Amino acid sequence: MAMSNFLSISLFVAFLFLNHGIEASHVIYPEFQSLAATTVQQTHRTGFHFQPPKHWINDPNGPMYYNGIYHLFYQYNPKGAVWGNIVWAHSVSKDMVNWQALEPAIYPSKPFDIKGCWSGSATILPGNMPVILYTGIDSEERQLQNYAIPKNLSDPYLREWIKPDNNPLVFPNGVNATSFRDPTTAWWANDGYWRILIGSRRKHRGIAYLYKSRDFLKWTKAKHPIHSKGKTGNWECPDFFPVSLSGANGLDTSYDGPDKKYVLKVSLDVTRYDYYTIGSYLKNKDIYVPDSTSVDGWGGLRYDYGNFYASKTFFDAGKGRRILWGWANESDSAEDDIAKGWAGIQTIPRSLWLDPSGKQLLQWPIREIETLRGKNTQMSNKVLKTGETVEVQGITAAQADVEVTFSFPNLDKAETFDPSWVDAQKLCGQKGSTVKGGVGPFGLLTLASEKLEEYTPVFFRVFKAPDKHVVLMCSDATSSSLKTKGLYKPSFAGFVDVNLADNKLSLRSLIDHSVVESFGAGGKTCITSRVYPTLAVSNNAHLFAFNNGTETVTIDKLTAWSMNKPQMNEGLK
Ligand code: DQQ
Repeated sequence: MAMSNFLSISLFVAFLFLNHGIEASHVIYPEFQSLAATTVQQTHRTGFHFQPPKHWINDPNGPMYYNGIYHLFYQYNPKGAVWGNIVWAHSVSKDMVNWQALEPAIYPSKPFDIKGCWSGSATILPGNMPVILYTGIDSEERQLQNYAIPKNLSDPYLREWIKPDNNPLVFPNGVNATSFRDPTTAWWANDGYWRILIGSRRKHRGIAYLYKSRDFLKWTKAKHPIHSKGKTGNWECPDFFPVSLSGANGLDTSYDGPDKKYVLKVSLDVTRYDYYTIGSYLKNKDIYVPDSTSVDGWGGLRYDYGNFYASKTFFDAGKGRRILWGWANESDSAEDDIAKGWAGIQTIPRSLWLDPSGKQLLQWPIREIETLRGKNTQMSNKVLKTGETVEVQGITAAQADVEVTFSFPNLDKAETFDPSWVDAQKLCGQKGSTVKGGVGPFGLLTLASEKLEEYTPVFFRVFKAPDKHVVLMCSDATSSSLKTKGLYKPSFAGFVDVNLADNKLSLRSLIDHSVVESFGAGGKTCITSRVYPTLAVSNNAHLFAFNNGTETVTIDKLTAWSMNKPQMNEGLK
């Protein structure tokens, strides 16, 4: 269980009482709703992550690859830097690195979405026809499922979208009308029916309702949800897709061949993290059953153990891979966001596939991001004794991509693991980067000031359990900023299920001014931290590697690149 029972229950109670009727999980600041940004503070803006020039963004919506173009829609407040006035902003790209902003594609205009156009997904129908399903909020605050289609299919960018008059497609009949949202990409089965999932809850039970349709217009609720789980609260932004049992190639959402497992991801409103299980989809019964090795609920696996929520995947038919987008919210205050004039980024798109063990997914930044790599510096066979720190010089440490492999002679000095340490984040809070260990802590000090008044360490610590080793990976914001007011500085952490037979651990970190996105052991465990240094900014940011374990650690190989800036949505007013 990722959280103590007490904390989870308190959070749950707070959630139930703090959501005044309108069950969006976002905090609403009525006083800030029309405060359009006049200036935009640059200090913590990212260099190569997806963000618009200003204002608030949240969930990625309807990502798709269509006729050679990648589309990303996202929840956007055109009027300010807090959540509100939500429309579907729209950007297009040929490589998911350089983006061009277009006018919003979907915005409140009809009775079926007059109070909001919330999250949803895209499906490409036979005949190469894209269709978007999204949640509209009507004047009674009910959550309805609508569709939108491109106005002009010959426009390569699909700039304009229309919402036909036969909307809504799905009314919240027999369900909780204020917790009924975020339709998935549809999949087609050879019984002639399209299927979608819609996130919901009944009391405290999180639910993914299944709806079926022959013609994509008339949808009927299946007899039972595809899956549900008690005491998990509202399920937002469900995602359901097949993954291949052989290799890193992605599968179309409607793939119905052999050698596949299924992934069900839900965004738990109560904890604000994205959890997934791997399992089987029993087609004839229309139910999903997680494998016995996959823990269901908030004790289970997460795409990312940091600031990452409301994610969505899509099948990239151009390159035959499945791509994951996630929203990394700010960790500063609403007042800070108003002052900055912006809030929220999307994480770097990641390829995602099944680990050969079949027990978890692997994720890796799309290879196109490497086109931004500029000047680089390398280190090899560099020994780090206890307490040693070495600077990685010669790159722009505030905007960088770092890949490193560490090795250690053996695991004899690993600290003993206490089986009661089930909460990785709590453990990382106790055993931070400066707390001496045996094998580790070792790793990187990112976004560090010269004299280490500020730094965000990303590191490993290896423990010895009776019949195995336990690897903890941390991305710890505790010392990330000298600023004390209004910042959330968690010691984000996850365990890494990795075989240490070769006595090696690898790490990749994408460092971008106010975000550190890290991939442990080839993408087994991923952690995104949002941080706001005051000294370690721009050219004053440094990068170090360190070892605070009693066992010597060697940097087998480290390569760090300065990252160039792509074209990022310039032109959006
Ligand atoms: N954000 C959207 C909802 C979704 C939530 C509203 C998740 O559709 O459930 O902006 O962050």
